[in-house]
Formats: sequence, C-alpha cells, structure tokens
Amino acid sequence: MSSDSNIYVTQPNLPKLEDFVDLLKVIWDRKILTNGGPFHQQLEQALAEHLGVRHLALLTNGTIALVTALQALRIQGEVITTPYSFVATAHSLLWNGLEPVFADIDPHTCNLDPERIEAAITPRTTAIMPVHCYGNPCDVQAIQRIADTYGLKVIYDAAHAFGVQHRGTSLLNFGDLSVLSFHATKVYNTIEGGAIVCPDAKTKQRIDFLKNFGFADEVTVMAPGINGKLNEVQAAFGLLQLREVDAAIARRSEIAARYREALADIEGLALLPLPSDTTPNHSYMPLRVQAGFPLGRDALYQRLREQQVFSRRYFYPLISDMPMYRGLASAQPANLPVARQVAAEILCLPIYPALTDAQQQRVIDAIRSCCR
Ligand code: T4K
Repeated sequence: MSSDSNIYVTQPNLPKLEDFVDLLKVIWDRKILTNGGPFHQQLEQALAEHLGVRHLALLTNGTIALVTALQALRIQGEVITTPYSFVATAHSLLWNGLEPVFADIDPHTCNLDPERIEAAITPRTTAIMPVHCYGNPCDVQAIQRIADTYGLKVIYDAAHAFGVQHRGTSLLNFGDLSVLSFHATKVYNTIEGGAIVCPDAKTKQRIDFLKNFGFADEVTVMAPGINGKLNEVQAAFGLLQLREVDAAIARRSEIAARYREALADIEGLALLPLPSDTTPNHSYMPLRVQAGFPLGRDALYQRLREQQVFSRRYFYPLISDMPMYRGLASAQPANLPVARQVAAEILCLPIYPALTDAQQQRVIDAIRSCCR
C-alpha cells in the first residue's frame, strides 16, 4: 500500500485555498500582521457569536491559554485536576508554580469524579481544573456545587469541547473560565491557536493585557504577561474555517454513528456512552478494549498499525506517571485506580470529516479481523 493509504487518528480541515489567498491579499494590503489586528477582532466576535458565549479572547495555542487563564484568576497553591488528559493540562499548573493534586475519574465519562474532587480538597486548594475529555461534559453542576461550598474557582480545560451544547447552552458557559484549543488536530482549527471564554468584559480585558506582555497602555505594564497573541494570517484562516465547522461536525456525527453500529456486537469492545442532554461534537472516537476481546489494547493498536491504521492511545500514559508528577502524593497508583484502568484500555479510532466510507470500512474490517 502507498503512504496515501495511511489512515491517521485525525486529519485537519482546511479552507479553500483560493479563499485563503484572497484574505492573504487583504493582509498584504493592510500590512497589519499581528497585535490584535482587524481579522483577530473579527474572529473573536464571530467565535463568541457562533459558540453562544459572552466574551472570548484568542491566544496562540491552548497551552498558553491555560497558563493565562490561571493567571487571570490569580490562582495560588493547590489545584485539583485529572491525570487522564493531555500533558498540557497539568503542565499549565507547573508553569504557574502551582501544585497539581490529581483526583480519580468516572469510568463512564473519563472525567473527574466529583466525589473524588471533594475528598482531595485541603486548606491550600484554590481551584479545580477539570477537562471535558473527548468533548464529553463533566458533571458541571456537582462541580459548581463543590466550588461554591468551598470557595474555589473552576477553570475548565475545554480543549476538546468546541461547539458542544449541554443542558440548553454552550458547555463553555459553565465554570469561571473555559479554555479551547484550535490546534490542527481539533474539530475547529487555526493551525495553532486557542481561546479563553469568560463571562465578563473586565476579565476579558485582563486576559487581553496578559497575552500582550501585560501592557495596559503604552506605558503601563500591569503584570508579567506573556506573548500569547494570535496573528492575522491564522485569524484569517480561522474565519474561513468557521464557515465549514457545522458541516464538519455533521460528517463526524455520521462517522461516529457508523462505528457504533459496526462495533456494537463485538465482545470485549465498548464505546463510551453518549452523554445525556448534550449535543456532542464527536471530536474523538474512544474505544475501550476489555476482557473478552481476543487481543489486548496494545496488541490491537499494533495490529492496526500493520494495516496502516494509526489509532492513538489518548490518554496513555497517565500524566501522573510522568517524571515531573509521579513523586506527588496524589499521583500514587492507589489514588487513581479508575484512571489507570481506563488508560490501559482506551484506543482512539480515526475520525475526521475527510475520512471516506471506504477508509472507515478498512478500520472496521481490521478490527473485526482480530475476532476470528
Ligand atoms: N488540553 C487538552 C485536553 C488537550 O488535548 C490539548 C492538546 C491541550 C490542552 C493543549 O492545546 P494546544 O496547546 O495543543 O493547542 C496532539 C495535539 O498536538 C494536541 O493539540 C492535542 N491536545 C493532543 C490530544 O493531540 P499529538 O502529539 O498526538 O499530535 P500528532 O502530531 O501526533 O498528530 C496526530 C495525528 O494527526 C497525526 O498522526 C497525523 C495527524 N496530523 C497532525 C498534524 C499536526 C495531520 O494530519 N496534520 C497535522 O498538521 O498531539
């Protein structure tokens, strides 16, 4: 097979090249390349409207957005978070000199278990950083109840949750802040990029200062901010992507439904249940490989690779097993049995709008062939 027949876990959406060239010409004429230019402003407004949120600040990527969100709320001390995520979640805490405290997850959602959050609170806890893993909503009401009781802030890592609706509103409207990633591998991308969603103009202004080195005006620096500005070329790319994103999610939904149908009867394979009261974005297609399936998760991963199907073990290993975290008391395996089990079983299957029916059939056939 040629390398064209490789099937990856995802492939980025791209806007029409001619449309992008047209916008590049506008940038060339204007000679404004960055620092909050017109496309940047236009995209912030368009995204806030599209997502149904009050305020949104664009940043260079999701990781810088997480780091900045923590600074925006002046978080100190300990932050309760999940070991079952991409490393950037916990890294954003270390970059702020904060102590991550890992709590275990719920096996059905792969998100932080509220009971375990409550048990992890100490006098030094100031915030919770849950992740809407795979775009599936956390138990936002229980988490808010805990936050209100103990006076904690909630910053959602919503890197996977673009466009997800929950209980009649955007999932991004829960908590104090929500952070998006617009990386190339995401449902909606600006090549690299990210955003912070916030409920009020004052916090948005603070974030805007922080992402511009802390400049409040030409001569006033209000904090040691960072350079987190998205440039005009990427903002223009993002404006074009926004036209396509609903169709992209609709195609993902078709692919997800077909996987559910095709894999439902295989013993030892389980897809995560669809969340209730939620319109999902199908950003990932996590499959749990359990006892009863003839191969273990890693053997299935290898078998698929041999057939040029590049699934991914998102999220293995656990963040809490990485060298910079494993010494923490909360990182000890006995504290995180569910996360450990899920990380050993999960395999994310290819899902992206350009995946053809024939390619998806190849993935399904490759999995089914292991049952014989
Ligand atoms: N929080 C959470 C929960 C996150 O998942 C992430 C990022 C973040 C925070 C941080 O947000 P950012 O700072 O990244 O905005 C990828 C992404 O780099 C990362 O954004 C993402 N999560 C993570 C889950 O996945 P890798 O190392 O697995 O990506 P990579 O390069 O192996 O790409 C996967 C596949 O996608 C490739 O096999 C082929 C395809 N691909 C990839 C790229 C980059 C393409 O076809 N074209 C491309 O340009 O991390």
